[in-house]
Amino acid sequence: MSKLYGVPLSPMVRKVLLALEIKQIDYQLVPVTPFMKPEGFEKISPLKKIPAWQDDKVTLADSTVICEYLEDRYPKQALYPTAA
Ligand SMILES: N[C@@H](CCC(=O)N[C@@H](CS)C(=O)NCC(=O)O)C(=O)O
Repeated sequence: MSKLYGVPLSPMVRKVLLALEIKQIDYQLVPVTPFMKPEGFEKISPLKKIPAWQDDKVTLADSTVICEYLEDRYPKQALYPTAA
């Protein structure tokens, strides 16, 4: 199952949670806070920031990169308009 690392207290994590909700994507929320990062978290998020995302294809850190990836992989229920 895909994993989102972070906690909803973070607005960047909330951004990804909203994208996942809109796109109806299944995931497991792995609680990681800026104050308590698990051993080896830098392998998932090199700057040790939340959110981070891991699925069968990629490991990503940065909320915008994650949302853009989700948009490309799951184009239904688009997050972005196709034209201005
Ligand atoms: N540009 C990043 C920023 C992420 C970020 O700053 N996350 C904060 C929490 S909201 C964090 O992990 N801070 C912990 C730290 O800097 O060590 C994104 O959009 O994901």
